Amino acid sequence: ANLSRLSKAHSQGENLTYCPKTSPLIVGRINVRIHSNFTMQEVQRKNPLVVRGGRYRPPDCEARHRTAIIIPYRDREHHLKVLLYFLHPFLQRQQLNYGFYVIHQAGNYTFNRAKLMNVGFREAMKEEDWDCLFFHDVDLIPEDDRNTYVCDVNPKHVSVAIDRNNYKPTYKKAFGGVTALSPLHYQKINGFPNNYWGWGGEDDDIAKRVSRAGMSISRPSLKVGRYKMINHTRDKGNDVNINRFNMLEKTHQTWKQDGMNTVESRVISREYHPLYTNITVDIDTKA
Ligand code: UDH
Repeated sequence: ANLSRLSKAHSQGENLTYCPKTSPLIVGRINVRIHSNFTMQEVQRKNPLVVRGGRYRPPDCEARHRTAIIIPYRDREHHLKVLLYFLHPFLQRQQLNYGFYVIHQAGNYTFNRAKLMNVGFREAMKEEDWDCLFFHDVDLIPEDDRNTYVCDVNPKHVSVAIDRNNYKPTYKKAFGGVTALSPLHYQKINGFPNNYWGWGGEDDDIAKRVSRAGMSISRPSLKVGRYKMINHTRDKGNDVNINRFNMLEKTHQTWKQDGMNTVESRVISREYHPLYTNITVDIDTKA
């Protein structure tokens, strides 16, 4: 009853006080056991305050942060269900105002993760004045809710310690998996490259953009930035991009010509599911 009163207060636009700087709901380390004997409906039932399109605001205080989760996606239904199962409660414990955007690449042509994230940025910002965007692989499950899904002064590489790498950091300029940028960071780097088709390279290109734009990369501690990766084999349509090293040699010339200023795509549909917004997009094929 209390909850419904509060959400009513919310929808009537009553003024709430700001949430505390550190959420009292944080538990720390989470025991992530990946299984899938549950349905999407059950995830829905466990998250009664999540509304259409996968949006949430804390019921009893005004969130200090507005975070959009952008997921590059194709044909990973099982992973998406597991991610939603863990990430919704995780973000609610952090008392964020948040929304989930699944950016689904239409067709069978080679996958293009970075271009999908450009589309995600554009489409999410049309809906809400997000102050932070989390670009999030679908198969990475955070294991500690002290890893707060808010932006730092610099672009943040968030998935620093992954079980598959024995929770060891990979390399100094790593910028894959889960990253967090504010709209200003994103603009400063001219978004992400659109021309990395297939697996690999785009993350390093983004890291180069960050340093070209005069910023550094921030990171959570290895203790807190822990993730479980859901096991999978290489997808069809995402072969290794063998040109990636040549392309990376030229980032310093290309980053201003290719990025958020040149992303071409056609949104085929926008569906507001209970736990996420699905945007299916035709990102075309290699020119
Ligand atoms: N993605 C999809 N569908 C695809 C390809 C990629 O949704 O067909 C998305 C998804 O969010 C994924 C991300 O792009 O988490 C990155 O792609 P990836 O998971 O293929 O990349 P990663 O480096 O794995 O995580 C590479 C293949 C690992 C094979 C290991 C065999 N044991």
